[in-house]
Amino acid sequence: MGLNVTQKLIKEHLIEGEMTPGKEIGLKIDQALLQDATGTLVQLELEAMKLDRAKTEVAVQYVDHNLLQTDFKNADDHVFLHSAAQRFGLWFSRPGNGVSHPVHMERFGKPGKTLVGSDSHSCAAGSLGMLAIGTGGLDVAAAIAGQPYFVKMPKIMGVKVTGKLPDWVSAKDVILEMLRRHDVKGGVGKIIEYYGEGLKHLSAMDRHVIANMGAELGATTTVFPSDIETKRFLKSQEREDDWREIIADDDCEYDLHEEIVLDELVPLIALPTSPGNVVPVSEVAGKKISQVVIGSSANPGLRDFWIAGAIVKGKATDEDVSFDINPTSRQIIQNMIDNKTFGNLITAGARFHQSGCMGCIGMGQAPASGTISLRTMPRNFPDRSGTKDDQVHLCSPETAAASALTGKITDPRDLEKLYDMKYPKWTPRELHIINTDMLVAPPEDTSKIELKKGPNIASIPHIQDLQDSYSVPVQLKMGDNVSTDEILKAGAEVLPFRSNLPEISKYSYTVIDPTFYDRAMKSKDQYGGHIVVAGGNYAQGSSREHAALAPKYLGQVAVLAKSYARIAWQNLVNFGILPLEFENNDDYEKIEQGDMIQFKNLREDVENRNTITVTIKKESGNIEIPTKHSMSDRQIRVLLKGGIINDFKERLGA
Ligand code: MIC
Repeated sequence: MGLNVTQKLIKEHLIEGEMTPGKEIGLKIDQALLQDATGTLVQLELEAMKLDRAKTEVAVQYVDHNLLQTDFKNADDHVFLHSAAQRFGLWFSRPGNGVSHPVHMERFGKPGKTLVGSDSHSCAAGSLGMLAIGTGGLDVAAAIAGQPYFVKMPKIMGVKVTGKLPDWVSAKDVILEMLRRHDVKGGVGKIIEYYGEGLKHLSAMDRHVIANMGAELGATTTVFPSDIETKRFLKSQEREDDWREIIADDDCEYDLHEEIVLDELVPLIALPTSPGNVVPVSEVAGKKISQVVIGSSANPGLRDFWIAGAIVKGKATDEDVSFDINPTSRQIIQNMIDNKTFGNLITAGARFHQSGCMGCIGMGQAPASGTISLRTMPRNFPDRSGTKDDQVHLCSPETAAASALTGKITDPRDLEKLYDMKYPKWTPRELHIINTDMLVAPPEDTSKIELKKGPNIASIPHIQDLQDSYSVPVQLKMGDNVSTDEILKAGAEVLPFRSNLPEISKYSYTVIDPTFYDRAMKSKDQYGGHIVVAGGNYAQGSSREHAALAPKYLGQVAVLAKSYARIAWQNLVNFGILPLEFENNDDYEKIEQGDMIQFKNLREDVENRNTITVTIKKESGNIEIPTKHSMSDRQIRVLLKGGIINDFKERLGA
């Protein structure tokens, strides 16, 4: 039997395990990507691991998330990251150079290679025929230090793509359609591989849009073949030599099947407050809006800005709409100037921002209270934008630009009648302006470089290993699909503390319960820690390991959930928090916030995969509920030692 593209990529990099879905595999990693908001911690982890020099073929530190400099903190982080990149042998993409995912695709992405990135949207590089996985920083640090990347072998879902997109419908609508069908949990434990004749109509950047938001489906990653379109893209980036063909064998098989007929798609929109809340734009058309934001890694290509510019060209956007442009890279800005897109947008009232993630991580451009903001970004979790009662909707650049003109949510197909407009036709250009000046190469000799740590940068404290018995409270009980944003907020207030664990831990779970920190600190003193209880898909969303490390700092011993999002589950283990699952999901009802629970023989039960009994102490008498874990032998070893850093130091004698 032949192989699909995913199997080919895995086979070429498989170091440990077999390709049996659900079993842990270890992969050789060729490339690593860090962004600043997670990267400060990764660099501190590299320091804690006493790394000499990066062992991957390519490792790049980008600065795209924390760009606002309202005081010294983010600026200090940038200086630290620059010094750390030089010290550990990484490339450094200077602040303002652009968003990690598109810049990486343009400059470093290579068909056939593996990549791990400390950002959930690192899967975007799957657009080039790479196996690119977003994951927690410690896993990226370990890969940079030459360790394999471990992940449960996912099932492979083959998505057959046929036909051609209709006018006014674009790549964002393809991934929104996948989210409409499968929601934010539908991709968990899966790799989504697109194939079929319809792909010839999707450019490499269109594929980037689709692969990027595979993260929103919860997928391990998304994979596209490396075909003639990939070659065209690399040629346009003057990197044709990096191309190699990787396509599925005719007789390959997939574990799961899905089909998308491009001609049948319509403009779609994700309603607040989940990217999985998708409906046709026509269903919500007519609602007044206050903001439109175009850009981010989920619509990064020149075409995405060009189409917005072509739609608003020669017209003024509605006076009640803030029309924000979030360019993805310096290179894109230069090309926008060159092809007149910049002028078209500015003339129509656009506000241009520096290239970076901006509103996507809540770093500026918060919308007005209680109003609708349309964004081409990947996330609309509650409160992420910075405005408490925000109503962020996610859509294509076509829908966003059409709505900016009318001041209301508008199906872009209606522009034909409203403005007598034909769908502007994009001709992919072979030659783009290439700008690599803002990428700083690592020096030959890194050993003499000093890390520059400002006063806000705190080294990672020692993490205590798992004890044998506990008597601790249930500090919080949560429902399904709790996002990492709810565990540890995104946004301008919190991001400057990403390199300062004691400070950032004060924000743990504040979106759900502002009293959490004080209560957790008390429990830490009184009982030595706490646990939390959750429904399904716990900690979906971002890769930020602060959502595990900060609760750990506050004494979190275990999470007991119905199920976990992949990255979060890995992060918990990496930082020594026990990820327990109910043996019977109905027992979720028996445990309440405030209950005291007891564990006995914990280390032995974890090690031997015994049923782990949670004794709930109720006034009416104790209740015992059976729980389990699904960690691999390697993860059990890591957890019992208190996480990867301790394990790494011990094994390598670092
Ligand atoms: C996101 O889109 O959620 C982020 C912000 O890019 C995160 C990373 C972070 O929290 O720093 C992600 O996707 O991993």
